[in-house]
Amino acid sequence: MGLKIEEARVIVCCPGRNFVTLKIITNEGIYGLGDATLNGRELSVVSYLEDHVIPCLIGRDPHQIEDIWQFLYRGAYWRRGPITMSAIAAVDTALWDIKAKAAGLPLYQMLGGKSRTGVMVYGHANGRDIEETVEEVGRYIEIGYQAVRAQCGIPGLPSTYGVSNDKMFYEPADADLPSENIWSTSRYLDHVPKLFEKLRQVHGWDVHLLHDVHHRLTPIEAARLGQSLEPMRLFWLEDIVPAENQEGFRIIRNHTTTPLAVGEVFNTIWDCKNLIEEQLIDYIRSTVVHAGGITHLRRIADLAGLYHVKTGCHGATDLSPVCMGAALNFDLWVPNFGIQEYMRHAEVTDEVFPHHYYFSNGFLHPGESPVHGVDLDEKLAAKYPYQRAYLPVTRLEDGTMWNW
Ligand code: EZ4
Ligand code: CO
Repeated sequence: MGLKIEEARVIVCCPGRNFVTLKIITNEGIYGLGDATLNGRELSVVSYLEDHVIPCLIGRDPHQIEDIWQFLYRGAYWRRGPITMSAIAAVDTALWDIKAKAAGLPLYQMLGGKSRTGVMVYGHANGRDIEETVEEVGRYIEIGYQAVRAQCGIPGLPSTYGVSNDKMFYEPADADLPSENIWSTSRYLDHVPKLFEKLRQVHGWDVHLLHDVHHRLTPIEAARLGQSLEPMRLFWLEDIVPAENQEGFRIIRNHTTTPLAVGEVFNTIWDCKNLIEEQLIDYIRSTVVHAGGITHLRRIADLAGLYHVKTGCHGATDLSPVCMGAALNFDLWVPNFGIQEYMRHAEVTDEVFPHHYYFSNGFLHPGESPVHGVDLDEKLAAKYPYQRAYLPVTRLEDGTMWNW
Protein backbone atom coordinates (compact mmCIF):
# COMPACT_ATOMS: atom_id res chain seq x y z
CA MET A 1 0.00 0.00 0.00
CA GLY A 2 3.06 2.26 0.20
CA LEU A 3 4.07 5.16 2.40
CA LYS A 4 1.24 7.35 3.73
CA ILE A 5 1.10 10.36 6.02
CA GLU A 6 -0.64 9.11 9.14
CA GLU A 7 -0.21 11.98 11.54
CA ALA A 8 1.30 15.43 11.74
CA ARG A 9 1.77 17.67 14.75
CA VAL A 10 3.28 21.00 15.62
CA ILE A 11 5.72 21.26 18.50
CA VAL A 12 6.28 24.71 20.02
CA CYS A 13 9.12 25.11 22.46
CA CYS A 14 11.39 27.79 23.91
CA PRO A 15 14.83 26.37 24.69
CA GLY A 16 16.55 29.75 24.86
CA ARG A 17 14.17 31.18 22.23
CA ASN A 18 10.93 30.11 20.52
CA PHE A 19 10.86 27.46 17.83
CA VAL A 20 7.97 25.96 15.88
CA THR A 21 8.60 22.52 14.45
CA LEU A 22 6.37 20.37 12.27
CA LYS A 23 6.63 16.59 12.63
CA ILE A 24 5.07 14.47 9.90
CA ILE A 25 4.71 10.79 10.75
CA THR A 26 4.08 8.00 8.25
CA ASN A 27 2.34 4.65 8.51
CA GLU A 28 5.75 2.95 8.40
CA GLY A 29 7.08 4.91 11.36
CA ILE A 30 9.44 7.08 9.31
CA TYR A 31 8.98 10.69 10.33
CA GLY A 32 10.22 14.01 8.99
CA LEU A 33 10.88 17.36 10.67
CA GLY A 34 10.44 20.84 9.26
CA ASP A 35 11.15 24.25 10.82
CA ALA A 36 8.19 26.70 10.84
CA THR A 37 9.61 29.43 13.09
CA LEU A 38 8.63 33.01 12.21
CA ASN A 39 10.28 35.25 14.78
CA GLY A 40 7.76 37.24 16.81
CA ARG A 41 4.76 35.80 14.93
CA GLU A 42 5.20 32.12 15.84
CA LEU A 43 1.65 31.24 16.82
CA SER A 44 0.12 32.43 13.55
CA VAL A 45 2.10 29.76 11.71
CA VAL A 46 1.06 27.18 14.32
CA SER A 47 -2.59 27.98 13.65
CA TYR A 48 -2.08 27.97 9.88
CA LEU A 49 -0.54 24.52 10.10
CA GLU A 50 -2.91 23.01 12.64
CA ASP A 51 -6.15 24.55 11.41
CA HIS A 52 -5.60 24.60 7.65
CA VAL A 53 -2.69 22.47 6.48
CA ILE A 54 -2.45 19.30 8.58
CA PRO A 55 -6.05 18.20 7.86
CA CYS A 56 -5.17 18.20 4.13
CA LEU A 57 -2.03 16.10 4.60
CA ILE A 58 -3.44 13.01 6.28
CA GLY A 59 -3.53 9.98 3.99
CA ARG A 60 -1.31 11.53 1.28
CA ASP A 61 1.78 9.91 -0.22
CA PRO A 62 4.73 11.81 1.35
CA HIS A 63 6.87 11.09 -1.73
CA GLN A 64 4.72 13.48 -3.78
CA ILE A 65 6.59 16.54 -2.53
CA GLU A 66 6.01 18.65 -5.64
CA ASP A 67 2.29 17.89 -5.83
CA ILE A 68 1.80 18.64 -2.12
CA TRP A 69 3.76 21.90 -2.52
CA GLN A 70 1.59 22.96 -5.46
CA PHE A 71 -1.56 21.91 -3.58
CA LEU A 72 -0.65 24.08 -0.59
CA TYR A 73 0.50 27.04 -2.72
CA ARG A 74 -2.04 27.14 -5.57
CA GLY A 75 -4.77 25.39 -3.66
CA ALA A 76 -4.96 27.98 -0.89
CA TYR A 77 -6.15 30.59 -3.41
CA TRP A 78 -4.51 33.22 -1.09
CA ARG A 79 -0.90 33.00 -2.21
CA ARG A 80 2.43 33.98 -0.68
CA GLY A 81 3.14 35.87 2.55
CA PRO A 82 5.44 34.90 5.42
CA ILE A 83 2.86 32.88 7.40
CA THR A 84 1.71 30.78 4.44
CA MET A 85 5.20 30.26 3.06
CA SER A 86 6.72 29.31 6.44
CA ALA A 87 3.97 26.72 6.88
CA ILE A 88 4.56 25.36 3.36
CA ALA A 89 8.30 25.34 4.05
CA ALA A 90 7.81 23.23 7.17
CA VAL A 91 5.78 20.65 5.25
CA ASP A 92 8.27 20.63 2.38
CA THR A 93 11.32 20.22 4.64
CA ALA A 94 9.66 17.42 6.59
CA LEU A 95 8.76 15.63 3.34
CA TRP A 96 12.33 15.90 1.99
CA ASP A 97 13.48 14.50 5.33
CA ILE A 98 11.08 11.55 4.94
CA LYS A 99 12.13 10.94 1.33
CA ALA A 100 15.79 10.92 2.27
CA LYS A 101 15.18 8.64 5.25
CA ALA A 102 13.15 6.24 3.10
CA ALA A 103 15.99 6.17 0.55
CA GLY A 104 18.65 5.88 3.26
CA LEU A 105 20.56 8.79 1.73
CA PRO A 106 21.64 12.21 3.00
CA LEU A 107 19.35 14.95 1.76
CA TYR A 108 22.04 16.53 -0.43
CA GLN A 109 22.21 13.25 -2.35
CA MET A 110 18.50 13.54 -3.16
CA LEU A 111 19.13 17.02 -4.60
CA GLY A 112 21.94 15.94 -6.91
CA GLY A 113 24.92 15.31 -4.67
CA LYS A 114 27.68 17.48 -3.24
CA SER A 115 29.11 20.34 -5.27
CA ARG A 116 31.72 21.19 -2.62
CA THR A 117 33.51 19.70 0.37
CA GLY A 118 31.98 22.01 2.98
CA VAL A 119 29.96 25.17 3.37
CA MET A 120 31.68 28.47 4.13
CA VAL A 121 29.84 30.28 6.92
CA TYR A 122 30.05 33.70 8.48
CA GLY A 123 29.64 34.51 12.15
CA HIS A 124 28.35 37.62 13.93
CA ALA A 125 30.82 39.78 15.80
CA ASN A 126 29.52 42.81 17.63
CA GLY A 127 30.69 45.37 20.12
CA ARG A 128 29.52 48.51 21.89
CA ASP A 129 32.28 50.55 20.23
CA ILE A 130 34.91 50.14 17.51
CA GLU A 131 37.52 48.80 19.90
CA GLU A 132 35.27 46.07 21.27
CA THR A 133 34.02 45.13 17.79
CA VAL A 134 37.59 44.83 16.47
CA GLU A 135 38.37 42.53 19.41
CA GLU A 136 35.28 40.42 18.80
CA VAL A 137 36.11 40.02 15.11
CA GLY A 138 39.51 38.81 16.27
CA ARG A 139 37.82 36.24 18.49
CA TYR A 140 35.86 34.86 15.52
CA ILE A 141 39.02 34.70 13.42
CA GLU A 142 40.71 32.75 16.24
CA ILE A 143 37.84 30.26 16.37
CA GLY A 144 38.47 29.67 12.66
CA TYR A 145 35.93 31.83 10.84
CA GLN A 146 37.05 33.01 7.41
CA ALA A 147 34.12 35.39 7.13
CA VAL A 148 32.78 37.65 9.87
CA ARG A 149 29.88 40.08 10.01
CA ALA A 150 30.71 43.15 12.08
CA GLN A 151 28.09 45.33 13.84
CA CYS A 152 28.96 48.18 16.15
CA GLY A 153 27.27 50.55 18.60
CA ILE A 154 26.84 54.09 17.23
CA PRO A 155 28.03 57.03 19.39
CA GLY A 156 25.02 58.98 20.62
CA LEU A 157 22.54 56.11 20.16
CA PRO A 158 21.64 54.09 23.27
CA SER A 159 21.23 50.82 21.33
CA THR A 160 21.20 49.60 17.77
CA TYR A 161 20.59 46.52 15.66
CA GLY A 162 23.16 43.76 15.97
CA VAL A 163 24.81 44.83 19.21
CA SER A 164 24.19 42.89 22.42
CA ASN A 165 25.84 41.86 25.66
CA ASP A 166 25.61 38.23 24.67
CA LYS A 167 28.43 37.82 22.18
CA MET A 168 27.88 34.34 20.72
CA PHE A 169 24.07 34.07 20.75
CA TYR A 170 22.72 37.47 19.72
CA GLU A 171 18.94 37.32 19.89
CA PRO A 172 17.01 40.44 18.95
CA ALA A 173 13.56 39.14 20.04
CA ASP A 174 14.30 40.18 23.59
CA ALA A 175 11.07 41.34 25.21
CA ASP A 176 7.48 40.43 26.04
CA LEU A 177 6.44 43.59 24.18
CA PRO A 178 8.58 45.29 21.49
CA SER A 179 11.51 47.21 22.92
CA GLU A 180 12.49 50.45 21.16
CA ASN A 181 15.71 51.38 19.38
CA ILE A 182 16.56 54.95 18.39
CA TRP A 183 18.03 55.56 14.95
CA SER A 184 20.08 58.34 13.37
CA THR A 185 21.20 57.90 9.78
CA SER A 186 23.75 60.72 9.97
CA ARG A 187 25.43 59.32 13.09
CA TYR A 188 25.47 55.86 11.52
CA LEU A 189 26.89 56.96 8.14
CA ASP A 190 29.69 58.84 9.89
CA HIS A 191 30.65 55.89 12.07
CA VAL A 192 30.53 52.69 9.99
CA PRO A 193 33.41 53.51 7.59
CA LYS A 194 35.65 54.16 10.62
CA LEU A 195 34.83 50.69 11.96
CA PHE A 196 35.80 48.96 8.72
CA GLU A 197 38.98 51.04 8.27
CA LYS A 198 40.07 49.91 11.73
CA LEU A 199 39.09 46.29 11.03
CA ARG A 200 41.27 46.22 7.92
CA GLN A 201 44.16 47.91 9.76
CA VAL A 202 44.07 45.36 12.58
CA HIS A 203 42.94 42.15 10.88
CA GLY A 204 44.26 42.63 7.36
CA TRP A 205 42.76 41.51 4.07
CA ASP A 206 42.47 37.73 4.35
CA VAL A 207 39.21 37.71 6.27
CA HIS A 208 35.89 38.33 4.51
CA LEU A 209 34.04 41.18 6.22
CA LEU A 210 30.27 41.61 6.02
CA HIS A 211 27.82 44.16 7.40
CA ASP A 212 24.04 44.28 7.86
CA VAL A 213 22.36 47.69 7.49
CA HIS A 214 19.04 46.10 8.45
CA HIS A 215 16.76 48.16 6.21
CA ARG A 216 17.61 51.55 7.71
CA LEU A 217 18.69 53.69 4.70
CA THR A 218 17.21 55.32 1.60
CA PRO A 219 18.75 54.43 -1.79
CA ILE A 220 20.91 57.54 -2.08
CA GLU A 221 22.16 57.12 1.50
CA ALA A 222 22.86 53.48 0.74
CA ALA A 223 24.81 54.54 -2.34
CA ARG A 224 26.94 56.84 -0.18
CA LEU A 225 27.63 54.07 2.34
CA GLY A 226 28.51 51.60 -0.43
CA GLN A 227 30.92 54.14 -1.92
CA SER A 228 32.59 55.00 1.36
CA LEU A 229 33.12 51.30 2.12
CA GLU A 230 34.56 50.41 -1.31
CA PRO A 231 38.21 50.76 -0.22
CA MET A 232 37.57 48.22 2.57
CA ARG A 233 36.36 45.62 0.05
CA LEU A 234 33.41 44.12 1.90
CA PHE A 235 32.16 40.65 1.01
CA TRP A 236 28.69 42.20 1.09
CA LEU A 237 26.49 44.93 2.42
CA GLU A 238 23.17 43.45 3.51
CA ASP A 239 19.59 44.80 3.49
CA ILE A 240 20.84 48.27 2.72
CA VAL A 241 17.31 49.58 2.04
CA PRO A 242 13.87 48.09 2.68
CA ALA A 243 13.17 46.05 -0.45
CA GLU A 244 9.54 46.84 -1.20
CA ASN A 245 10.46 49.53 -3.74
CA GLN A 246 13.02 47.63 -5.74
CA GLU A 247 13.67 50.33 -8.31
CA GLY A 248 15.72 52.00 -5.57
CA PHE A 249 18.38 49.36 -6.05
CA ARG A 250 19.16 50.81 -9.47
CA ILE A 251 20.19 54.07 -7.79
CA ILE A 252 22.49 52.18 -5.40
CA ARG A 253 23.90 50.07 -8.21
CA ASN A 254 24.69 53.13 -10.33
CA HIS A 255 26.95 54.46 -7.59
CA THR A 256 28.83 51.61 -5.98
CA THR A 257 30.61 48.33 -6.64
CA THR A 258 30.19 47.13 -3.03
CA PRO A 259 28.36 43.79 -3.40
CA LEU A 260 24.75 43.77 -2.21
CA ALA A 261 22.85 41.04 -0.38
CA VAL A 262 19.12 41.08 0.26
CA GLY A 263 16.15 38.82 0.86
CA GLU A 264 15.99 37.35 4.36
CA VAL A 265 12.41 38.63 4.62
CA PHE A 266 11.43 37.53 1.11
CA ASN A 267 9.12 34.56 0.89
CA THR A 268 8.81 33.70 -2.80
CA ILE A 269 10.64 33.99 -6.09
CA TRP A 270 8.29 36.87 -6.95
CA ASP A 271 9.93 39.01 -4.25
CA CYS A 272 13.33 38.76 -5.91
CA LYS A 273 12.57 38.13 -9.60
CA ASN A 274 13.22 41.72 -10.74
CA LEU A 275 16.21 42.24 -8.47
CA ILE A 276 17.79 39.11 -9.92
CA GLU A 277 16.84 39.57 -13.57
CA GLU A 278 18.04 43.17 -13.58
CA GLN A 279 21.26 42.15 -11.82
CA LEU A 280 20.69 44.63 -9.02
CA ILE A 281 21.97 42.31 -6.27
CA ASP A 282 24.87 39.89 -5.84
CA TYR A 283 23.56 37.54 -3.12
CA ILE A 284 20.06 36.28 -2.41
CA ARG A 285 19.44 35.75 1.32
CA SER A 286 16.21 33.71 1.23
CA THR A 287 16.36 30.49 3.19
CA VAL A 288 14.50 27.22 3.56
CA VAL A 289 12.03 28.14 6.31
CA HIS A 290 10.84 31.54 5.08
CA ALA A 291 10.83 30.86 1.34
CA GLY A 292 8.66 27.80 0.90
CA GLY A 293 11.16 25.05 1.67
CA ILE A 294 13.77 23.33 -0.42
CA THR A 295 11.42 22.90 -3.36
CA HIS A 296 10.95 26.64 -3.76
CA LEU A 297 14.41 27.80 -2.69
CA ARG A 298 15.83 25.61 -5.44
CA ARG A 299 13.77 27.55 -7.99
CA ILE A 300 15.03 30.86 -6.62
CA ALA A 301 18.64 29.63 -6.74
CA ASP A 302 18.29 28.40 -10.31
CA LEU A 303 16.91 31.75 -11.46
CA ALA A 304 19.68 33.55 -9.54
CA GLY A 305 22.32 31.37 -11.20
CA LEU A 306 21.35 32.68 -14.63
CA TYR A 307 22.25 36.22 -13.52
CA HIS A 308 25.48 35.63 -11.57
CA VAL A 309 23.63 35.96 -8.26
CA LYS A 310 24.85 33.61 -5.53
CA THR A 311 23.09 32.26 -2.47
CA GLY A 312 23.71 33.61 1.02
CA CYS A 313 21.06 31.96 3.17
CA HIS A 314 19.84 33.66 6.31
CA GLY A 315 20.99 31.70 9.37
CA ALA A 316 20.37 33.71 12.54
CA THR A 317 19.35 31.96 15.79
CA ASP A 318 15.65 32.16 14.95
CA LEU A 319 16.29 29.66 12.13
CA SER A 320 16.10 26.43 14.10
CA PRO A 321 18.70 23.66 13.85
CA VAL A 322 16.16 21.85 11.65
CA CYS A 323 16.35 24.73 9.15
CA MET A 324 20.14 24.89 9.47
CA GLY A 325 20.41 21.17 8.73
CA ALA A 326 18.20 21.51 5.67
CA ALA A 327 19.99 24.68 4.52
CA LEU A 328 23.37 23.00 4.92
CA ASN A 329 22.30 20.12 2.69
CA PHE A 330 20.94 22.63 0.19
CA ASP A 331 24.19 24.65 0.32
CA LEU A 332 26.28 21.54 -0.31
CA TRP A 333 24.37 20.91 -3.51
CA VAL A 334 23.51 24.36 -4.92
CA PRO A 335 25.88 25.20 -7.80
CA ASN A 336 25.80 28.98 -7.25
CA PHE A 337 26.56 28.85 -3.54
CA GLY A 338 27.98 32.03 -2.01
CA ILE A 339 28.06 31.78 1.78
CA GLN A 340 25.87 30.62 4.67
CA GLU A 341 25.12 32.71 7.74
CA TYR A 342 25.77 30.68 10.89
CA MET A 343 24.96 32.10 14.23
CA ARG A 344 25.50 29.49 16.90
CA HIS A 345 22.52 28.33 18.89
CA ALA A 346 22.52 28.32 22.67
CA GLU A 347 23.57 25.01 24.25
CA VAL A 348 20.06 24.33 25.46
CA THR A 349 18.74 24.71 21.88
CA ASP A 350 21.30 22.19 20.65
CA GLU A 351 20.23 19.75 23.38
CA VAL A 352 16.59 19.92 22.31
CA PHE A 353 17.58 19.60 18.62
CA PRO A 354 20.37 17.00 18.48
CA HIS A 355 22.18 17.22 15.15
CA HIS A 356 25.12 15.90 13.21
CA TYR A 357 26.35 19.05 11.49
CA TYR A 358 29.47 20.64 12.91
CA PHE A 359 31.73 23.68 12.44
CA SER A 360 35.39 23.34 11.57
CA ASN A 361 37.84 25.93 10.22
CA GLY A 362 35.23 28.33 8.95
CA PHE A 363 33.11 25.65 7.30
CA LEU A 364 30.01 23.67 8.26
CA HIS A 365 29.95 19.97 7.51
CA PRO A 366 26.96 17.64 7.53
CA GLY A 367 28.63 14.88 9.57
CA GLU A 368 27.94 11.19 9.13
CA SER A 369 24.21 11.32 8.96
CA PRO A 370 21.40 10.29 6.74
CA VAL A 371 18.84 12.96 5.77
CA HIS A 372 18.99 16.53 7.05
CA GLY A 373 20.44 15.09 10.21
CA VAL A 374 18.51 17.02 12.86
CA ASP A 375 16.16 15.51 15.42
CA LEU A 376 13.90 16.89 18.15
CA ASP A 377 13.84 15.59 21.72
CA GLU A 378 10.13 16.10 22.39
CA LYS A 379 10.30 15.25 26.10
CA LEU A 380 13.03 17.80 26.68
CA ALA A 381 11.24 20.34 24.45
CA ALA A 382 8.14 20.06 26.68
CA LYS A 383 10.20 21.48 29.55
CA TYR A 384 10.57 24.77 27.66
CA PRO A 385 7.09 26.15 26.95
CA TYR A 386 6.47 29.04 24.53
CA GLN A 387 7.22 32.53 25.83
CA ARG A 388 5.91 35.53 23.94
CA ALA A 389 8.83 37.49 22.50
CA TYR A 390 8.86 40.38 20.06
CA LEU A 391 11.49 41.84 17.79
CA PRO A 392 12.25 45.48 18.64
CA VAL A 393 10.88 48.51 16.80
CA THR A 394 12.85 51.60 15.76
CA ARG A 395 12.09 55.29 16.13
CA LEU A 396 14.05 58.29 14.89
CA GLU A 397 15.40 60.69 17.52
CA ASP A 398 12.23 62.83 17.22
CA GLY A 399 9.96 59.82 17.83
CA THR A 400 9.02 59.00 14.20
CA MET A 401 8.56 55.26 13.57
CA TRP A 402 11.34 53.85 11.37
CA ASN A 403 12.33 50.43 10.04
CA TRP A 404 13.83 48.03 12.53
O1 EZ4 B 1 17.12 40.39 12.37
O2 EZ4 B 1 16.82 36.85 12.19
O3 EZ4 B 1 21.08 38.79 9.14
N1 EZ4 B 1 20.47 38.57 10.11
C1 EZ4 B 1 19.47 39.29 10.59
C2 EZ4 B 1 18.77 38.76 11.81
C3 EZ4 B 1 17.30 39.13 11.82
C4 EZ4 B 1 16.53 38.14 12.65
C5 EZ4 B 1 15.03 38.44 12.56
O4 EZ4 B 1 14.29 37.40 13.10
O5 EZ4 B 1 19.15 40.31 10.05
O6 EZ4 B 1 19.41 39.21 12.99
CO1 CO C 1 20.05 40.45 8.13
